[in-house]
Amino acid sequence: MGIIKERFKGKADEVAADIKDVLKDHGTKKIGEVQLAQIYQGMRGMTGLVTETSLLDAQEGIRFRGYSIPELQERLPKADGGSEPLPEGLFYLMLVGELPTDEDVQHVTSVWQRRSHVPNHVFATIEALPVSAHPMTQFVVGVMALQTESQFAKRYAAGMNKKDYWDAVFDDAMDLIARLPRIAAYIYRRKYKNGEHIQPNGLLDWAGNFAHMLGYGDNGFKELMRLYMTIHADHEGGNVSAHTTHLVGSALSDPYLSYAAGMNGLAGPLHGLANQEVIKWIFEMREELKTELPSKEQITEYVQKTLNSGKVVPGYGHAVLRKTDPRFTAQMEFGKKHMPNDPLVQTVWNIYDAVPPVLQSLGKIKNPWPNVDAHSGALLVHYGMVEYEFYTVLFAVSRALGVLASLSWDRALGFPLERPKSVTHDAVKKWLKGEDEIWGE
Ligand code: CMX
Repeated sequence: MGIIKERFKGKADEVAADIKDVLKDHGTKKIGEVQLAQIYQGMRGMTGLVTETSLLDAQEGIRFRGYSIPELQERLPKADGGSEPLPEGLFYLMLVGELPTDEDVQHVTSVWQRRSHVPNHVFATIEALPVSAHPMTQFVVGVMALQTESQFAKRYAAGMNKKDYWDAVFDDAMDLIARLPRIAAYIYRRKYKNGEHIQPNGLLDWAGNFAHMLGYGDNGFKELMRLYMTIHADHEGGNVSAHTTHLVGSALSDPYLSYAAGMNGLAGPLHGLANQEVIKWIFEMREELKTELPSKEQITEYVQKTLNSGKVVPGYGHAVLRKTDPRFTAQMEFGKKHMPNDPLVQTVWNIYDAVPPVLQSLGKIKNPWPNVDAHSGALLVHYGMVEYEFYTVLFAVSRALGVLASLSWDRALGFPLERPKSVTHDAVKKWLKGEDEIWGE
């Protein structure tokens, strides 16, 4: 067994034993009440999942195993000469629950380098799609083609003991994470760079090599990818991509099937696709106003127009957060350090000043502050990546770290099939009248 697998299993066994004790002593304890509005309105605030890898606080934002983003930027190992955390370190932290050493991170890097081979049929499957297909469609199709490699599926078919599920899921998770940058870069080069592909550089770290295969050799872009891959990785368990991966995995669908399902959710405009929507919205605003740097007054007017046409302002609002997303702030700091005079980046900052008061004035939006997607595109455009339809694929590659670490935990803890109860509106009305004896009291 590899060292990470061993450490993960050791930790998971301790937690599994503890869960057994906790449930034995406290399993019938109530953890809040469910209100009727919650079952109609997206289960907001309803605690219904255990996810080990990270925890989201509405005021403070995300913490990965207790560490905030600035703390991770300080404490996780970096590439030589770099100052952003290596995502390998975050993956180790989410999986093992402890900060990694430099050697631990080098180990993860080398395991992923070794496992990164993508079989030819995956590229052939992607090539079967029209080049005009959305990059997220091509990406999920690529992941599905790669499912032929699933250890979990093979071992399950051969009669695997349920005690070994975690082991096969862990192996699939490592293989999948190792291979995703190659698939993503292939799609980028296919769609936007005349199919001129770039071979992996086996000496680079996971995110650095991804930047290289995309065709961006600049050190600044590599640093951006390390930060980007770290901050987009996980946002506790209830968001659409994480929850879907967990849900589908609970049917013992293998990690390829589960992750692909989750990424179909990430491709929705209220979730990960918002990152492309933000840049598209800013480009359209600049086009309409015929300026590279619209004033705050112009932005305010444009926001009103967006709202009046029945559309959301992309990059703003959140189902849980009630303050500026620290993932936005981390990107803003990156912008201040590397490109303070870039007009597009400055526009993102002006939008940050202009939008919240407008959203607040509507009186119905619970969080008028920016989320992670409000900033990411402007940094990418700075380095020349203007093809915004590709942005959600970057998010998807990063999100694999969190959802696949979580899926490994799900199987190691022996979590069962997820199957909440649903009701019909008619049943609710009968219950309210005290007529329904089957559901309710
Ligand atoms: N622009 C306009 N209206 C917004 C809004 C925004 N940015 N954010 C919320 N609202 C509206 C909602 O559509 C809802 O309107 P109705 O009552 O007419 O249906 C109302 O305000 C209340 O919504 P809420 O409780 O504040 O927000 P939700 O939890 O329902 O939704 C989210 C959260 C993210 C879907 C929503 O804020 C939104 O659509 N934002 C824009 C899209 C976006 O940036 N998504 C990315 C989120 C981060 C990520 O997952 O990547």
